[in-house]
Amino acid sequence: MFCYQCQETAMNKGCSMKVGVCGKTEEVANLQDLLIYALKGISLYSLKLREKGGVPEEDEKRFMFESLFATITNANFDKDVFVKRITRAFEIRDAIKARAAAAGADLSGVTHDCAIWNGTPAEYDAKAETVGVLATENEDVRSLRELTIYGLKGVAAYGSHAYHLGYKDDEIFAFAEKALAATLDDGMSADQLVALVMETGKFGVDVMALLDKANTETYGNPEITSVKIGAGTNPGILISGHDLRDMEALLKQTEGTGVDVYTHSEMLPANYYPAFKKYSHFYGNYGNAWWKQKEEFESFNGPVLFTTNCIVPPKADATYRDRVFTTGACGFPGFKHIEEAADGSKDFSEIIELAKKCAAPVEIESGEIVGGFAHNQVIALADKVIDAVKSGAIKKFFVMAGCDGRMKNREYYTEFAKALPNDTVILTAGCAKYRYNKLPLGDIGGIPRVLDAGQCNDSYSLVKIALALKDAFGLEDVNELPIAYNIAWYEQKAVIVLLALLYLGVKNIHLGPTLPAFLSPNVAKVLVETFGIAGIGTVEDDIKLFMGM
Ligand code: FS2
Ligand code: SF4
Repeated sequence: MFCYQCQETAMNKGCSMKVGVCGKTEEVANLQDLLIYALKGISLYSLKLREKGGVPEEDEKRFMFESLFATITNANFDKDVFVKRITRAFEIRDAIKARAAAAGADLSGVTHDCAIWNGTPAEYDAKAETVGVLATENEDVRSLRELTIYGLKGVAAYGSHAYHLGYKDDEIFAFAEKALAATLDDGMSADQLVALVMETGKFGVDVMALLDKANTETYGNPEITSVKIGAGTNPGILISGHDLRDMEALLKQTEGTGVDVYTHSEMLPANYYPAFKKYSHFYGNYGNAWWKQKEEFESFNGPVLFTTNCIVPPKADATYRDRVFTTGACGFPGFKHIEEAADGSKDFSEIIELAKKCAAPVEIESGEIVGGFAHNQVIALADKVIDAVKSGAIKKFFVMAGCDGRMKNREYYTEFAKALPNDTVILTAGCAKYRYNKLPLGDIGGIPRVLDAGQCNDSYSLVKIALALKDAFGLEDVNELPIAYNIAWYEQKAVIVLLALLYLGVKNIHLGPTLPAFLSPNVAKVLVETFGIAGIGTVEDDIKLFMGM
């Protein structure tokens, strides 16, 4: 096994032992590599089919995206799922190959092993060991190929959520196929690979825009909301992850049952949507970012539903093991998986029945937090914000979007938020917010000093807000705005958010708590020289640097 796709990778070099830092076993890590390899094989034939005017079937495109999604950090730990997906991938590959041939495509040039290998499940483990990340020997080529693939995983995750709501764009699927195939091409120069990375960023913007449209057209625009963080007296179900369609289904199915619904981690922003706020049994948010689940699922007492990552393997003596459910692309051996029915619906009745037998959650904190500052809401407040900037009441905005994580060095973000001068405002999205969203940072003339736009994909909102401010101030370049970027990353959705920002021309992004291990020294140098990317330093030095002191 060799995996270096996330921020917590061993020694900031790569997980290469029997189990990764995230708890992913060697077997699962290798099978994930083989699945990606099979998807590349599908892509080679899809491109040929497209040359002849054909397109993959809807279920084939969805399979591609959900397979990429399943390999994201902390999404799916279930070996059986990957074995089944690999088998299905080879079937799809061969079906598309047959359709491309029938359409008259010349397939004589498609000779790569991933397009022809046809092993049985008994041979997957051995094969998987030969097709991993290290199969690309040149470290710079490997770095750029993996940067592209990690970005694609993010695109696929967001694309899957949009798809669940009926929103799709074939150009995004076609790009994913092109990019996966390109990662096999030994003839590509470094410049061409850098261009591929940038193009991935473009599709990152497109897919986040698509998901924003899907979420807001279906559930309304997020609005300023006070979210309760305590606990009620009814039994509850805790829902985590990012999928709003699952959120809606759970709220509908729990209505009138005496069971309350609480969000965890990245599902917190569901509280900001008009379509969800109307449910009186939607209690609020319980707990913090993903990595605190081992304690928080114990005290919650009721069932937990994961709609996506981030899952943490439970301790051997965890009492909640039997009350955790997964759905969609995520999974964990021993957790019950809720499948989608043929008509697209999901039946959560087993979770609801279990909840009725559980005790109410133990309150671990109390009070309320405020969020819902996605683009529509902030743009509605634009006059107030612009006046505050013009009058000097707001000196600077800090985009502190991204992920949270377990490592001690992430305390930096709490300390940084505390140390920021009182005339600054934090714009956040993603689970990074839990490092500072409960601090008493106050407001500036009624504008809270932490504006939460939503989930990590709602970083798109932050971009829209920045572009609106640029226009309002009559500026040419988004980099002329009083906005600094101090972003925390953990998994591959943060990679696509970063690539999207780079594609939009945002410069001088600080990325922490460590720079990705998958950036080779030469690739890191390109990012530093072209985009001014930097790591983080001490809180004191960084505040001085950002504030120009
Ligand atoms: Fe946080 Fe985990 Fe949002 Fe990431 S809950 S690190 O999945 O995608 O962010
Ligand atoms: Fe290691 Fe991260 Fe890969 Fe898990 S996802 S094996 S922690 S690099």
